[in-house]
Amino acid sequence: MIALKAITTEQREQYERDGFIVFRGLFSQDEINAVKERLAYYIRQGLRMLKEGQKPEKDTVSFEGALIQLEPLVAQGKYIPDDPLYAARKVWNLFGHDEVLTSFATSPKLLDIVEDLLGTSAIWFFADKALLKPPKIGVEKPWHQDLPYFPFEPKDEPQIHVAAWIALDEATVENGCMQYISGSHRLGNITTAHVDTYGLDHLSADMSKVDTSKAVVVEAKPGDVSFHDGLTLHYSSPNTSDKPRWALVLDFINAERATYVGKGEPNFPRVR
Ligand SMILES: O=C(O)CCC(=O)C(=O)O
Repeated sequence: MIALKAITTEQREQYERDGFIVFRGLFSQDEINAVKERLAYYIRQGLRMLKEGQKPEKDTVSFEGALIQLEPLVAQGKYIPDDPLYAARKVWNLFGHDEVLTSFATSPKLLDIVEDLLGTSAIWFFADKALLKPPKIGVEKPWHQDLPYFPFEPKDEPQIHVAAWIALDEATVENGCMQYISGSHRLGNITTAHVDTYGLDHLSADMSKVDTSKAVVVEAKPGDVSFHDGLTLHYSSPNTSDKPRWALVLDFINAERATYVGKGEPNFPRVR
């Protein structure tokens, strides 16, 4: 275990016990706005055909290296919002393409916490994904663990992966904030099967092992960051409100303990 850089021993113990921890106000509103502006640029440009009432041919559109996935109702052609901004469910692959996002994702204040939570100074940046729940139509993300999705082994040990979930908007129960099952990372890999939810591939878990009525609901303000372990069960509800819920999720991998088992050469960078 390396010396802690940014968090207290109590915070580290809390994370080891619960499998998640929340840091309030880690980023300023200006830092958050800069990321939101870039996301808005990719979405408005990438989905500009929606302004003419035209749906893209595929559910995922590529624009200047960014990938933009339509919200299921839009993909099914059942709804086209006036502003394309509220047609996207997910925007990803900005790291290395977009300077603002890349520098945000490697902020020393963020990486210092990641180091402390993973317990290593050897860190791979694996993925960025902005998860956007448009008003009224944003779908839920069912309960799942992240690590089984990823091409790394081992898949059944804590502290191989940590996700930084960064609130870009205020996140409430009504617009789909995060919920966690405290301590579920200690159950190991309880992921069972691929299922289709709203046309999206989802890896479901054996939920008979946990009590979802005890889920910890984490409402958040822009700039708050909740970190969770790759095995911690988490969920977000549908957006039933008239407010968007944008979040940016950054995935970091313990380069000391994880082995890449994906196809081809790894194309993700060491950030520490
Ligand atoms: O932001 C969300 O709604 C869900 C986030 C999530 O499932 C994840 O980070 O893996």
